[in-house]
Amino acid sequence: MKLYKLPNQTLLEIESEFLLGPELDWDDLLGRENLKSLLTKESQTWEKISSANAESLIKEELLAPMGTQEIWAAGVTYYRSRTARMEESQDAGGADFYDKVYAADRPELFFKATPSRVSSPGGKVNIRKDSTWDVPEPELTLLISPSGKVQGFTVGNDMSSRSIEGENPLYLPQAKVYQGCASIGPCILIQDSISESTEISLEIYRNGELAASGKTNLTQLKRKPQELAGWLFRGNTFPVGCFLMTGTGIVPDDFTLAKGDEVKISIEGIGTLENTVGLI
Ligand code: DO4
Ligand code: MG
Repeated sequence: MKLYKLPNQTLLEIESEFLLGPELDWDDLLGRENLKSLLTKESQTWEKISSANAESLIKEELLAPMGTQEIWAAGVTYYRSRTARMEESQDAGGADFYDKVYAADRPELFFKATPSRVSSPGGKVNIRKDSTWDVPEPELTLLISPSGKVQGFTVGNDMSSRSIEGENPLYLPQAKVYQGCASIGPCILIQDSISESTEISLEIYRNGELAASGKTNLTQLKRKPQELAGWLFRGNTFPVGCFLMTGTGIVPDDFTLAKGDEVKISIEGIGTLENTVGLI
């Protein structure tokens, strides 16, 4: 089951059938524990529409599938991210921290974004004017219920300044949290688990030409989604649920984003999240 947020409506895809319903309260909705059965019941009265009609609605305008939930993120959960971070922080003497956190029991978790900092699918994600090295981070993103259960998955982009974080790991909040620092979408896949063979891919286009790309899959993710959710819920409560980005396994070599680049992140079984790069 896939759940899309439209400007004044809600779209549900169930086994290739599309159901169009009214605008919902996404705090109330994502704050429910039994989202799948709730949506199955709720959508019985919704209008059945053709896939062509649904596709054109999806193309017109989608909103980030969230209410006022916070977005959190995990870091250094793939070997690729550990190695890239160790290289970029070598001069600052920070390399050891990344190596240690990759191997430690406790994961790296950080606050990523409030809803006002999150771009909708098709919208602009930003790079900072005071940064010289910027990348998108394609991340499987968990929807977690108030009791801490994973009940859905979406595609996330954890925009990151490698120059700011690389200068000093204590600059992490400035490298990670700013206006337009994240995007999620295009929909939430409502289910409580996801196959380990799921592929994640990234394509970046500049002036219409492929400028960078990469691929990984969830076998490379060192920690299980429910394990990461468990750590986040130690010492935190989330009355309307929350989102948790699970870290990146794709770090493009010798590449920095530029204004106008088109970023496409795909996760098998969920969809493609597309954003244009702006400057702030
Ligand atoms: O340690 C800094 C952040 C790491 C991160 O965002 C990632 O691995 O995806
Ligand atoms: Mg990340």
